[in-house]
Order: sequence, then C-alpha cells, then structure tokens
Amino acid sequence: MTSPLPPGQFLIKRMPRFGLGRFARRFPADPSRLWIEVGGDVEASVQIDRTAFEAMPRTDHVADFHCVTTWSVRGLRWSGVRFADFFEHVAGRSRPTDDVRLVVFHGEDGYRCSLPLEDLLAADVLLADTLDGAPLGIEHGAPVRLVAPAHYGYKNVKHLRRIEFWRDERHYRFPFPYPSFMDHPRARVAFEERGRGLPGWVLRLYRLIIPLTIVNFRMALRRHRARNA
Ligand SMILES: Nc1nc2c(c(=O)[nH]1)N[C@H]1C(S)=C(S)[C@@H](COP(=O)(O)O)O[C@H]1N2
Ligand SMILES: [Mo]
Repeated sequence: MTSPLPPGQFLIKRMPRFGLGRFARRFPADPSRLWIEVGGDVEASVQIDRTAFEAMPRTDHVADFHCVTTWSVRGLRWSGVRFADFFEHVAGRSRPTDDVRLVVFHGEDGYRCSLPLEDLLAADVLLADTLDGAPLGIEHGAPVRLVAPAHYGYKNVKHLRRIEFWRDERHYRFPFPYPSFMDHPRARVAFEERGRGLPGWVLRLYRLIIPLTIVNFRMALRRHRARNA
C-alpha cells in the first residue's frame, strides 16, 4: 500500500476521533443499540434493528480514510453490510419512488450529510459495525457508521440513526451553523472536491485546525467516559 496519497493530503499513523466542533461533546445514548429508521420519499418507513442488520450479507473492506482537513490514515479494516445490499433489502420493504437520487444520513449526535445514491452503490461503500476486527467504538461511530472511502471523511456519518431517500435536495441542509460551501455534493477525494464554489486547494487551509480539533474531541471523549464510568 504505497500508492501516492490523494492531492493535498498527508499521512498520520492513527485515526483520531474527529469532526465538526459542535459535535465533539455529543454521544449516542446507547452505542450498543443498533436501530436505523429508513424514510423519505418511500411508501413505507421501516426500522432496521440488530437482528435485521445481522441477517444481511456481510463484507470486509480495507481502505484508506481521508479527512477534508488533509489528514489521511491508511489500511483501515472495516466490516459490515455493503450499502448496495442494505439498499436492496430496504428498497424491497420501504419501496422508495423510482426517482430517488439523494440519500441523507443522520447521526444520533445531530450531525447529518448526504451523498448521491449512485455514489453509494459502489462496491467499497459499507455500513460498518467493526473496525480492525473489533466492534466499532464510540470514538469511531458506534453502533454503525457509513464508510465511503472515495469521499472525504465528512460524508462518512457516524452513529447512524436515520437514513432518508429523497428525490431532490429540498429536505436537506448541512447542519447549522456550518456554511453550505463546506459541503460538496459528492466530495470525491480523487478530484479534491473539498467544498463547493471554491477550488479544493484553497480549503487545504483547514489543516490549521487539526491539532485543536483532535485535542477537543479527545478531551470530550475522556470527560464522557469519566461521567459514564
Ligand atoms: N455523526 C457524526 N459523523 C461524523 C462526524 C461527526 O461529527 N458526527 N464528523 C465527520 C468528519 S469531519 C470526519 S473526518 C469523520 C471522522 O471519523 P473518526 O472520528 O472516526 O475519525 O467522521 C465524520 N462523520
Ligand atoms: Mo473531517
């Protein structure tokens, strides 16, 4: 695995707990409870619990991970359900309208992000519940997170609680108070689609906030663990 890193990225050894500052202090109430609601432009909403999730075909996938702020980690070993298989299962039960094309992922911490359905059907896109052979911890998105390695980290929503299928963008907004330029509709790492309306290399400036963000997220996790000990 010595292929060059994508444009503007640099390598770090260990995956930190990371995200937008507003979500540093928010955690799932019960990270062991797998419960995903499926809704949007569908005929019927459905709920996926652990039993339903575990009945779907499982896949392993090794991938690098690239945060939009320019850090990357290599060779993460995820396992879970391929999004395409999940979609086939839920589409059968919830019957989305034929023209859905946008999927919105909601985390229990209030974070949300969207990707085109077409991008999510790629074979390397997973709903992952394990990382490097162990159940996903709260730092990396328990109970289940999206893993879409061709897209920047911010599309890889953690603590999944709700997935919506929509015909258009009307029902979606990047979480307040973050400006929409921070959210590219596809955010493909290979094309440096870091944000919308600005060349990707300009947003390499995000690099400046990495150290503070890592410390902020680490301390918030430590306090959370102390409170729940
Ligand atoms: N629910 C939720 N998902 C999220 C975030 C978040 O704050 N909350 N941050 C995103 C960002 S910006 C990144 S880089 C990755 C970080 O994943 P990690 O904490 O496992 O390293 O999660 C993404 N998914
Ligand atoms: Mo990120």
